[in-house]
Amino acid sequence: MTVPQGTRGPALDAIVVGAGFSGLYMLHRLRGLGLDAVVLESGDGVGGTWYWNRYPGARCDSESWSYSYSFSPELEQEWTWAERYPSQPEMLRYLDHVADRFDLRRDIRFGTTVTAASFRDAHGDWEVRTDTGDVLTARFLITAVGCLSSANVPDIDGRASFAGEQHHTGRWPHDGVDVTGKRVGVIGTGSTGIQVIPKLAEPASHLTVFQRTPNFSIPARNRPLTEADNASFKAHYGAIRRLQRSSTNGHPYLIADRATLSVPDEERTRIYEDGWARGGLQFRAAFSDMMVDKAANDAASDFLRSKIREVVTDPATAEKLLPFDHPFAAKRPPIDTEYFETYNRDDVTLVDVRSDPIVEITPAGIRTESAEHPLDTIVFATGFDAMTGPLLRMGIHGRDGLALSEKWAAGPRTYLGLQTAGFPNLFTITGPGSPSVLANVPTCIEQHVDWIAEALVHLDERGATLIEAEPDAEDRWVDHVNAAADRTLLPLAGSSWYLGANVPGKPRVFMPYAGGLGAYTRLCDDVAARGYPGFALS
Ligand code: N01
Repeated sequence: MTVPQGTRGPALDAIVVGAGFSGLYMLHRLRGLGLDAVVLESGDGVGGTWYWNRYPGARCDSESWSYSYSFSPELEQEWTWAERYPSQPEMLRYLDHVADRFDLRRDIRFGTTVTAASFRDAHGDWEVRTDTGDVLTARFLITAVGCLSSANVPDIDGRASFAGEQHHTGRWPHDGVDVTGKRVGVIGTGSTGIQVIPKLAEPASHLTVFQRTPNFSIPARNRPLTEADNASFKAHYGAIRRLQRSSTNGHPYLIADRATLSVPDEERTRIYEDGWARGGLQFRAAFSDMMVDKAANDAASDFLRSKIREVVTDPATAEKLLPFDHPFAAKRPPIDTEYFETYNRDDVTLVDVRSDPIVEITPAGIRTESAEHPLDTIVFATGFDAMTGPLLRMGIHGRDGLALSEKWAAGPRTYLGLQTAGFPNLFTITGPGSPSVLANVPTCIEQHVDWIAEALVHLDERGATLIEAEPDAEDRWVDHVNAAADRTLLPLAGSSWYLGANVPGKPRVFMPYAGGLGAYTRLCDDVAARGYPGFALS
């Protein structure tokens, strides 16, 4: 159905917020249940992350055939992937195709941002307000807003005074940014910075990189896929998906069953070299203990630092690029194409802003303590207010008017990352407390969407109208999420966005669930099979 614009619409079964990977599949499942659902989307098109992140070099870090939907065998068979890692345009084409193929657009309201969402105790439903003046009501509110959609632009003195162009990578203009012959500054060396830096260095007359924390990175080794590659994925999707769903990280490979220091030095180096030559995130899977044992991680980190020294010709620049403040992969590890090589160009300068902090942005550029860097364009590759940011900016209020921002003032609290107590019938796809960003995201999304759809069926069969996380179950889950993180090296990365450390004033809480996707899925399935203990159904 089409809800009229700018008015109070008729009561719906569900409102889904966001038309990226999550929202599209959620809408498809809700329709399959015969429910009346509308998707609200800020952008003018589908795609979420792949709609907004149009910066040069934007490309998925997961392999195309695994970073895709599994719910439709027909879709799997008809779509042919062009490259090992899909570029942003290819991802957007894929999601546009999905929206058309499943006729999803007619229930998506584009250019519509949620400004408030309140649970109405008396009605047992959600009232949602938008920036277009619409007021919608629905039994269920399902957030499909992504974990990395709320851009983080640092509040640097003088930013508004800058005379040139400035852009955050996550809000890149659709018609591109011409930096040909320009002096460009990039702030940030996370996954995004590492992708965009080599691409901007080519056309710019000079590129200055402002680095706060040096990062590890593995070569991506992207390549075009052949017909034979695609035929092979299509023939084996069943097995690929089974492996993804049962694995720790949602990727179609298993973590090797061997401890780092149990292998002789020479053999270990050969294994690292193989991983480096193969490229990609799979490097992390070379040994069983890389993410849980500091000595094991040190060995991998030493190898990766030796590669930086090997690639970067100027020893002083190489030294500045060496990460020592966090274990490898305790921050989400980037993969790259010619990232470290870019620092061998004469027209690229690296500024270490830990030793030479940014003081202000001036009309002419960026001033650090020791120098003025004249610039025509500033690119903020400064990341996101991850996981909680997109949820908190929606103005969500639960029972008795409790604001989500108040409930989560000391950090997010959920049960299974799917619900938070006091907010009945609110589901958070890839919410904090679920594996989400620690695994291949579409695999996590499908698991969440399927679980939610089955919960709605169960609710109906029980003759219940409300489902809500119980406070005790939530407390136990929060403890479990913390314990799972503490069994790994992940909390050791002090500046990680997993901990909220990249956003000033954000509570330092490890947000995703580090217990692994396979184990998490079994837990969720078990909860469903046992009649949803930990959730109050009424
Ligand atoms: O953001 P980030 P991102 N002054 O937060 C720096 C996914 N992703 O957009 O580390 C100076 O990782 C900040 O420094 P520090 C992926 O999950 C996926 O790069 O906080 N510097 C850091 O270097 C990824 O992890 C893909 O000290 C400042 C950088 O900005 C996530 O998105 C591609 C600063 C931000 O790095 C986020 O990646 C891209 C300041 N005031 C992203 N504030 C693919 O799959 C921040 N920084 C392809």
